[in-house]
Parts: sequence; C-alpha cells; structure tokens
Amino acid sequence: MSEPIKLTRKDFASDQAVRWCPGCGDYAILAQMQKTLPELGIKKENIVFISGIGCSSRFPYYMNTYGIHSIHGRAPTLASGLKLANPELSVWVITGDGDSLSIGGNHLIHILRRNIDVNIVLFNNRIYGLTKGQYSPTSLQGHKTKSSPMGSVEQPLNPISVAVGTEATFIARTIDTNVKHMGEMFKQAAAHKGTSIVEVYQNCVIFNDGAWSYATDNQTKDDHILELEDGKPLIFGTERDKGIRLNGLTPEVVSLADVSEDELLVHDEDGPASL
Ligand SMILES: Cc1ncc(C[n+]2csc(CCOP(=O)(O)OP(=O)(O)O)c2C)c(N)n1
Ligand code: SF4
Repeated sequence: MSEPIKLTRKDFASDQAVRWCPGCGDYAILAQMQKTLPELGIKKENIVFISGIGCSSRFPYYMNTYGIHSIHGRAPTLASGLKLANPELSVWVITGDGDSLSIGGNHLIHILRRNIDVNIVLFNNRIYGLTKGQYSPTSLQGHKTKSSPMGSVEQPLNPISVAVGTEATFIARTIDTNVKHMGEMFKQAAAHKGTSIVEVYQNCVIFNDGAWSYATDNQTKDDHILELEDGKPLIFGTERDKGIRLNGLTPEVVSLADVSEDELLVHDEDGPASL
C-alpha cells in the first residue's frame, strides 16, 4: 500500500516572484490555495492549474504544480480536454470576471452544463485589472471607468445566477477577506465529482478598490453575509436576528423577533440548483 502524501504549503509555492500590486486580493486566494492543497492528499504532479488572461490568470506561475497560462476565456476548454484525457488529474481553472464572463462566457456555460470534473475559481473584482480598469460584465450600472466614462449602462451579470442557469452541480461564493471560509470552499469543490465553481469576491486595490466593502467592512459585513450550511436555517445579522423565508415564491428577509425559526428556509446543499 502506498504511503499517504504529506505535503506543506511551501511545497506548493513556486520560485517565481509574485507580480500583483501590493494589497491585491489575489494574494489571499493564492495563499489559501497553497495552504488547502496539502490537506487534499493529492500528489503535486497530479494537480494542474489552467488560466486564461488577466491579473488573476498569472496564478499558475505561482503554484508549484503543473500549469497552463492559456488563451483568453478558453481555460475551460483546455481543462475539459485534459480531464477527459487523464481523469486521474485534479484540474483547476483560474479565471477573472472578464476572462470567464466576457470573452469566455460561452466556454464557461458549456463546461458547467457538461459537468466535467473540473474545479473553477472565478476571481470577481468587477473590473478588467490587467488592461488597467475597463468595466467588466460584473461592473455595476453607473460605474464610471475608462471604457464607460459616463457610467456603465449595462445590467451586470451575477456569476452565481449564470451557474444556476446552467444547472451546475456545485456552486459557491466566498471572499478574499475570509480565508477560512475560502479554504473550506476549495476543499468542498475538490471533493465534488462534477464541475464546481467557486466565485471569490476579490478586491482590486488599484482600479476598483472597495468594490465589496459592504461585505468586508466590520460595521456592515455581518448584516450582508449569510454563510450557508447544509441542513441549517438561513440566519444572519450581527445579532443573528435576521432570517430568510419564502413569501410565495419570493425570498424575503424577516426579523426573528417577529417570525419563528421554523418558518425560515433551510439550506439543502444536495437540492436542485433552481427553485
Ligand atoms: C483576445 C484578447 N482580447 C482582449 C485582450 C485584452 N485583455 C487582457 S486581460 C483582459 C480582461 C481581464 O479582466 P479579468 O478577467 O476580470 O481579470 P483581472 O485582470 O481583473 O484579474 C482583457 C480584455 C486580450 N489579451 N486578448
Ligand atoms: S491591477 Fe488590480 S487585480 Fe491586477 S494585480 Fe493590481 S490590484 Fe490586483
């Protein structure tokens, strides 16, 4: 019987100098991936990171695994081919909101509906970072950037809604400031058989600083973040005094002072992706 593999975070750090701006949220995602992978017990030579183009897509250089810095928006196609050719591999796609939802939108929806066993990490900073700050498909309406000087007039995409629309079988969202939660999502994504997609709210300090401040500021975050746990009612808030229930077919936020916990929606992680 072969010995269990004992690796550490250092084993997954490459010798390449990391070239992201100081303070970029990408560092936290890289560090958490390097910390989480040893816990999966997979040999380094069986792990592959495939990215498209963007700041986030520099990720494979910094991982001491196999990697491909590929073609803009096309990482899902390379990942699909690789996984089908060698199912033993743990295949990860690293992509940005521009890479995955603009030029790569088509490829993203098809890997999700095909449900090939690949893990996708979508760095969402609501901007094109590498090309110096143009608006992206997740930029909010009214957002002024170099390519939308009067403010974006477009309806933004919600990556989770896109994934739900494809009937994806594992969908998660996390944030670069909560590395514990992020690591847990990476572990669950790796364990899932089928395509998993983990959206990470990522702060671009240079071109879109504070895009997720409502979910990072100590004053407001607990009133905006609800951590879904299988079998648990949907409760959140600084005082854990708010919940979500269905009103007809529409979810609504209620105060637990007025409504009993029994009326709240309960998270079922194996339930259908759509209501
Ligand atoms: C075919 C092609 N079109 C456009 C570009 C220019 N380009 C490079 S990266 C990028 C978008 C990057 O944004 P995102 O995916 O959000 O990644 P980030 O840099 O923010 O991590 C664009 C439009 C390109 N390199 N190739
Ligand atoms: S431009 Fe933004 S996303 Fe790119 S490395 Fe700098 S802070 Fe990070």
